[in-house]
Amino acid sequence: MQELEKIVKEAEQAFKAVTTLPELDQIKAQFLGKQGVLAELRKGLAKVAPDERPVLGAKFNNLKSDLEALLESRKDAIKADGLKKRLESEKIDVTLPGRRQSLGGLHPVTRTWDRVTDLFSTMGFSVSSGPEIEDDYYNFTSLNQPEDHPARSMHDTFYVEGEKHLLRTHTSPIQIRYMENHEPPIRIVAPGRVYRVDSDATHSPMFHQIEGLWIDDRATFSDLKGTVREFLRRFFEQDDLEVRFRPSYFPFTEPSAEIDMTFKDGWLEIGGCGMVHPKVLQNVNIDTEQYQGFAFGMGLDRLAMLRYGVTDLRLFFENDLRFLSQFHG
Ligand code: 2U9
Repeated sequence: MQELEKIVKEAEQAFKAVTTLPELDQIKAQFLGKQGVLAELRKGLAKVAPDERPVLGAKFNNLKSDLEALLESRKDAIKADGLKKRLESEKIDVTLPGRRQSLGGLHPVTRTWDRVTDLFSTMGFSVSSGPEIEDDYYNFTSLNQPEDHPARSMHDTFYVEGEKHLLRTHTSPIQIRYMENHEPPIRIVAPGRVYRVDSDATHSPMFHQIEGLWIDDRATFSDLKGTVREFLRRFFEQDDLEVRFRPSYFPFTEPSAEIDMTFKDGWLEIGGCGMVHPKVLQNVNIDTEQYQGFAFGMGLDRLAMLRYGVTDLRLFFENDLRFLSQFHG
């Protein structure tokens, strides 16, 4: 009798001690299994005197159903506990705001490129482009750049496969190619990537230029001055911006000038320009008795730096999102 109560207590404790269903199954086998405590007890039952058997048998059956009930309730408790833990660990905060898809944006130099070409379009210029890998003729010879011109040197120019091909050092070959295929009047801008062996805070081996070309029967230096001044006033949204033309030299223009604009308390160089050299026009079979015109060039990266107040050119080409994302919107 006492033994039965002891078994119930032991079982109760053993059931309580486990926290998972597989563990509980093990304990179940220990008490209710074929070789378990109860099975042993039943063997003993066969040995007791026949008149005691019904009473002991009933007690045994009660014990068995008690243990089974205990087991079931423990199983339910373990299951409920597992569900509770899962609900807690998988809890989501439905009041959190959703995660936004991060939006890309245009690079500041691309935005400047678009703005500049848009402005020139409204002034009657078409936009033209050309290959970044050029040959000596289009990049130098056609532009009246003599064989011994310093710009041709290995130090300034990236050559591709020997010296037959090169990365264009300016966008001027675009205008040569355009003039080969179009009759005057010609009014185009040529934006593009250009390459020079040069690298510091204000020079990148790859940078962007925009050049303009206007050829007709009477395009003069004063048309050049008006065109450049009007563009710069519109680009910087400053009606009183002044422009100064300072004599200079380029092989492809004559006369040539540097373009300065008012900036803070002084003058800032922003590009170069000139009347297209007759040699250059003759190279593309334009009759210099009938036609003349002007050309100008500016750095797009430089225009972008001034417009956005960026002081180090290299920031444009490092692809750091902390920098680039400031220009979105
Ligand atoms: C043809 C004929 C003439 C384009 C010109 C400049 C002067 C010039 C620089 C400004 C800053 C390049 O980006 S920069 O480093 N450009 O000074 N460019 S005249 O003259 C041409 C172009 C094409 C057929």
